[in-house]
Amino acid sequence: MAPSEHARRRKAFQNAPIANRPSEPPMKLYHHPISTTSRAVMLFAADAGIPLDLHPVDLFAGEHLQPPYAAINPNQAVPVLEDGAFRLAESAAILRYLAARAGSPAYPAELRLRARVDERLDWFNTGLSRDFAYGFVYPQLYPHHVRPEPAGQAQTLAWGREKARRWLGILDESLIGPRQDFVCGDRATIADHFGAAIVTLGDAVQADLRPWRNVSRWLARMRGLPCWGKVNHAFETLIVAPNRGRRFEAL
Ligand SMILES: N[C@@H](CCC(=O)N[C@@H](CS)C(=O)NCC(=O)O)C(=O)O
Repeated sequence: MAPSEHARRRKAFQNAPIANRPSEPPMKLYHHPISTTSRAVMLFAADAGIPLDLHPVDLFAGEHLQPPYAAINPNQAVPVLEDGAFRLAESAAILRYLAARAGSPAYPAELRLRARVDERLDWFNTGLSRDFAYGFVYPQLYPHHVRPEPAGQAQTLAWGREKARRWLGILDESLIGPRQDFVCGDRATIADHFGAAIVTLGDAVQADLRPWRNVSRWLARMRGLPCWGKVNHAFETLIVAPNRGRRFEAL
C-alpha cells in the first residue's frame, strides 16, 4: 500500500467516532470494578461515551489465576481489552488505544501535546503508582500484599510513605501547580483518568490528601465528572466503606 493511502486509512480509522459504527459490536473489557487499573479505563470510556462490553473477572475468587483467563492475559491481571481479535493488556496502553481509536481530544493528535500526556501517564505508572499503590496502600489493604515479617511490613510502609509524599509534592507543585486544572493543562486527558484512579486509592486507607492543595482541587474536579459515582460505586461500597472502621498508617 502506498504510504499516503496507508496514512489516509489510518487517519480515517482513528477519526471515525465509535458511535458512528453501529454495526460493530462494542469492545470487551475484562475487568474488576474495584480494580484501580480497571477503574481508570472505565472512567475514561464512560466520560468519553465509548461503549464497552464489561466482562467481570472475579479477582476475589481467583478467576484471574485460572487457566482460561491466564490464556487471555498471562500476567493474570485485569484489565484486558478485546477489540475483535485484537487483545490488549496494560491499562495505560488500553487508555491510549481507546482514546486514539475514538479520536478523543483527551489524547491529542498533535505530537508534543500527545508526548506530554504519555509522559504523565508513565510518571503515574512508574512513580506514584509504584510507591503509593504498591508501597503504601496495597500492603495495608490486601492480605497477599502484606510482607511476611512485621519488620519487612514496617519498612515497606515507611519507604512507600516517604516516596509517595515526594511524588505527591511533585504532582501538586510542578505537574498541576496552582494555575492548572488538570495534569497536562486546562483540559482533561487520559492522564487525569489514570491518575485519579490511582490517587483515590488512598480513600481505602483514609489517606489525608488535604496538605496537597492542588492535588485536592484536581481530585474534586475529577470526582465531579457525571460518570464518577457509577464507575466508582463498587470500589466505594466493597473497599472504602467496609474499611472505614480500620486503623491505617497515616500518609
Ligand atoms: N500494569 C498493569 C497492572 C494490572 C494489575 O495489577 N491489575 C490488578 C488489579 S488493579 C490485578 O489484576 N491484580 C490481580 C492480583 O493482584 O492477583 C496495568 O496497568 O494494567
